[in-house]
Amino acid sequence: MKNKVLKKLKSAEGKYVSGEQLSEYLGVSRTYIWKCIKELREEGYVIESSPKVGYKLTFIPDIINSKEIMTERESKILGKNVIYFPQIDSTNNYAKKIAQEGCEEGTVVIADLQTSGRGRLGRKWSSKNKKGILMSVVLKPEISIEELQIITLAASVAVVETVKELIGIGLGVKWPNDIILDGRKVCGILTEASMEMDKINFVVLGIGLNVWHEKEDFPDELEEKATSLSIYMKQKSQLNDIIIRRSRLIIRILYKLEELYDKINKGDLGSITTLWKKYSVTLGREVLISVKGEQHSGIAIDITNEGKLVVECTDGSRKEVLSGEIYV
Ligand code: BT5
Repeated sequence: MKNKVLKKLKSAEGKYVSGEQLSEYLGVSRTYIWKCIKELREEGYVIESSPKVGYKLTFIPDIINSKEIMTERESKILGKNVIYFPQIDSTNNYAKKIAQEGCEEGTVVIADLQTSGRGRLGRKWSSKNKKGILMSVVLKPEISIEELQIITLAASVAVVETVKELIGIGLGVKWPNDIILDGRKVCGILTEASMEMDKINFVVLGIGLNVWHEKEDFPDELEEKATSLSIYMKQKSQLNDIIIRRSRLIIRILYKLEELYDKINKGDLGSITTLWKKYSVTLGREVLISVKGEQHSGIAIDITNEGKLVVECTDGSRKEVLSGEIYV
């Protein structure tokens, strides 16, 4: 009911809605409406009330509401089920657990804080309460294990295009799984697969995007390396002009991801790599790669359809790297 009250206030677009109108429309008493308003205020919504004219919504806090994502989603499968936690060890851990128990494809796990957020190779992902997007999506792609990297690339493209569309900021993608803003990392992607024999059983795609972080929200070692959308927008004095809603970002990321995911399942990996290349900050740059423990320097010249990085090494050889680190 509270959500219905909110929906009605939102649709009034800043105008007053009378208590009588609300109670008639929703078929409940005016006292009950008052109770809903009180609860919404406790969640951070600012609702002005005037005895004669009613209620007016003047500020929407950036809270993540799983119901809102499910009902307003624009994707068909992704986000049909959304499970939200105020706090969890890692959304990827939880998504893996429910995937093992047979949850539906497209189930999304979201949290406002992670106590053991993970990056690749045992590294940590740092988070601050309510400041970022921490989400994991359960997928069952029809691809081979060698093609797994394409999921990370598709997620990167979905994030970049959503941020451009909703906020107008151009992000860059750094192979294999980083998204860069102003030379710093703003988003990381962690794709984990469960395999049975040689087949992919399911994939958990984890996305961590820094949205509202201030500089001091990052641990010391990340101060120079990490950034958030709001840090950047404040520098550009644009924050007040654009309203950022994490739920909205999530809805659009899922929509774009589903479009690309459908392509992947039809065997069209080429259009994902083509898009990724458009946003790449890696190609054409000098890189230092590590292959089987040996380091090689060269120029990153391309990525293959499965998402391998092609490097023209200084010794004249051409190497394809499936995963690992690049040191630019
Ligand atoms: C990643 O790993 O970048 C993958 C991050 C995936 C996080 C999401 S959040 C939802 C889901 N649940 C999880 O538990 N994880 C996923 P990697 O390429 O290994 O980079 C990790 C490195 O990024 C760290 O060693 C730090 O240097 C840096 N880092 C950590 N937290 C960061 C942050 N909030 N912003 C920018 N950089 C960060």
